Amino acid sequence: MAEEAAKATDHVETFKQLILAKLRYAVGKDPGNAFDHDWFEAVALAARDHLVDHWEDASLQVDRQDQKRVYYLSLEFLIGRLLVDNLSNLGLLDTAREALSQLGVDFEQIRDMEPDAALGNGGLGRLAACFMESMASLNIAAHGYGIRYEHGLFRQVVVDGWQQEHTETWLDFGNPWEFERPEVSYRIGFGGSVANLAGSGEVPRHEWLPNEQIRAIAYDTPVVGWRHSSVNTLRLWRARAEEDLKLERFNAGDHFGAVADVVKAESISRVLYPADSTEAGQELRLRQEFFFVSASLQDLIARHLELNLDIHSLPDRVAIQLNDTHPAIAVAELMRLLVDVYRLEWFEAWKLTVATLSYTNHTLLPEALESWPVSLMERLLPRHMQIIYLINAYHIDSLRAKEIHDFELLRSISLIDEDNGRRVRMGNLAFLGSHSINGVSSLHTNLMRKSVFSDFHRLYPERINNKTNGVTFRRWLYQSNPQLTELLVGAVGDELLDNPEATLRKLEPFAAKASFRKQFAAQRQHAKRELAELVRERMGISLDTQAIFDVQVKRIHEYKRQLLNLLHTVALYQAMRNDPATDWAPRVKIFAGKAAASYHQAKLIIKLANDISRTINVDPTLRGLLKVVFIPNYNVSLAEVIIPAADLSEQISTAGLEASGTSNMKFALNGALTIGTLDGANVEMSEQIGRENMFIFGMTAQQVAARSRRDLNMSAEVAASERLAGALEAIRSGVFSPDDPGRYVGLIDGLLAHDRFLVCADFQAYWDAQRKVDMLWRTPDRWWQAAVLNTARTGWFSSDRTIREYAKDIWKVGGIGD
Ligand code: CBF
Repeated sequence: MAEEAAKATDHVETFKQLILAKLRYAVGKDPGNAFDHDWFEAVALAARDHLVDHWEDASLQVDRQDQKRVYYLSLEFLIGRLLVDNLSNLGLLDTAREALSQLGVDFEQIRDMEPDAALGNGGLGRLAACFMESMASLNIAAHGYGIRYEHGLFRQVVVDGWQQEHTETWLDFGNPWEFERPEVSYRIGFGGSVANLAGSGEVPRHEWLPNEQIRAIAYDTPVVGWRHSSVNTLRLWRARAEEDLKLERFNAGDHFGAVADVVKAESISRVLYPADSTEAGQELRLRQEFFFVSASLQDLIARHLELNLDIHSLPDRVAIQLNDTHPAIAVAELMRLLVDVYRLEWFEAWKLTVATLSYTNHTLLPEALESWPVSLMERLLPRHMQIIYLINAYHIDSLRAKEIHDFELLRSISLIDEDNGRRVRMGNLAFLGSHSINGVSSLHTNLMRKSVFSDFHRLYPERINNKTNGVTFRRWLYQSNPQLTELLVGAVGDELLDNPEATLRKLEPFAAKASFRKQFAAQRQHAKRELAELVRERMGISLDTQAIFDVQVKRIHEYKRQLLNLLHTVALYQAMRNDPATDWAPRVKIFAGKAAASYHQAKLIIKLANDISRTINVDPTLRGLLKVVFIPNYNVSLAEVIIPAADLSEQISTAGLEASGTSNMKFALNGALTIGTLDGANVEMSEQIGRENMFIFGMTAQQVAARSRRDLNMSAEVAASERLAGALEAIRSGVFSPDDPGRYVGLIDGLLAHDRFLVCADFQAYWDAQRKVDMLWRTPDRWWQAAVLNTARTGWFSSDRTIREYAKDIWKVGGIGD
């Protein structure tokens, strides 16, 4: 024991000296004049030294063992902050805390100095970040590839209830985690023409002659696994012009013209999700996709060849996962590289391409399935367009050879959509060019088989498979909720930290123990107080921490039905006012989330939430029983504070439309009870956790489809529910918008006439489920029993489980040392 204590003291002292050295020699400050940000940087750089040592070891080991490598291509990585993540996975969190405290610096304060790396929008990007961490933890040799956006997802500012988008500036103070690799750089072409060259024998050869070239420069961030099991690389590309300045033009006085190419080239990695409501915006988005795909494929092929491996062995050593259709152009680019550059014969190249690529689909929403105008592709990527036509033609030929002539089927699986002004269907391209296509929850995968890819599924029944999403417990429990983690470890032992999937189940018997439930509830109180403090500081609103914290935080989208939650809020408000004698359970309704800049309806929903909040929070007749807050600028760091504090998790999308959801898993892991529809992974959660420990309500995906086929007019539903009618009328008539009484007329009338997401149709079931919530809250023993069981039974939703399934079924890879 004494020896261990001495070692720990040694570690603290060494780390302290390292921090001081970084502060002095890398940051250029000394403790007397250092600001919080300087301390953050010094600690991050000290941690980075440790990362680098392990990084080096891991890459040597991968090379030595000739491991197959996984490449995860994603336009988004929603990383958030890395300091605690890295220190914790390195096993240095306590050491760093103690070292800083000895230096008189508050760790919590400097941790808040780190900006969120918001290089993603929502679920898909955060999933990519969880996967990177899980792959490192499982010793899988993996690289993430994406774009190093200078500006991540916009900073949301709410002014008078309206969302405003402000530029996000995460790189203002530099990024201590990354390494610029100017020597790792590739040329990326656009436009131009295709030369037909005489090939050997009868086979013609082609060469793409782009008329524009830019450079992709690599920036590497190490990704460390739990207990520094392994360290992988996230390689993000920055766009640079070939030449920084056209000196001649500059000297001729054309100072702007001299840097025009630079501006154009660099705009590619300037912002995440340029608005695509204009043609220029669409083109930029396609440029971004091709830019990072081409750089990544060139890079991974170069690595493959550097290892003296033959290009023919690509699928044996390389697995490329396409995260959604955003990188789907990889199918054509890989074919171009194999055929035009490495001179493989077409069918051989096709075999290698399909065997190497796999694709994850994350949505069935038709508007989110990407397609590009043929004219744009022809102009920007002429060789790729030829390749796409060829893939299509050979595919259709192969079907005809099998006597498949069904015109409708051939039309639906075609890579070209002839109906909407000729567009390239990226989902179809990704499907055809991949050996595996996976959905992200069991329901979603089944719906994929029946809807978007039904015809492909008939032709290739072995390709579609399911990989239900997961989340990394390291970040979403150990780091974001250390108090609860300590309680759980105290109950079931340290093994929880290394093997939560199996160990969490051991908590089940604790649900029956009153003393444990009490401690569990006390942890929640602690987290609720922290959130209440944040809301008070940021918004000046005080919250009753004894109330149910009822939380819906996610992107604002009509299918996610924040509107249903708001209608319930209004109906509850009216009921509380009309019936003060009822013993209402006190509630705090918490909303947060960003709306896409051009999504007007979603922005109006944000305004409505704020209008409702403004009216309800000051109504004295409620005696504080109901409060509503919309917390601005939802991001990963905010989620880490909100999720541990939630009593009730709102997962109320229209069944069949949320592919999986991942916040549903994070909330349940932290012991919140879910109120939700049978949508996405809620279905599997209800199987694992037990329906009796959740509040499942509403139409199933099948019922939704049937109801939508009938019509979307909701007059009957509204006529049948006085409560719903009352809530709609209050919003419509301007009760919450006295400054502009007509503000919500269009929103409500639209809902009544064409309720695409069946908000009204599910209202009564939702209201009833919410009353069950109240009832359970009134019996704390039962509430906390269910809460403990939620945590105990969420082990299956670890992203380690998901990644193991990808590794075994799709990538066919093991971990280092396996
Ligand atoms: O699979 C990860 C997540 O992806 C989305 O966010 C997406 O962008 N398509 C889905 O909406 C989520 O359901 C899903 O969990």
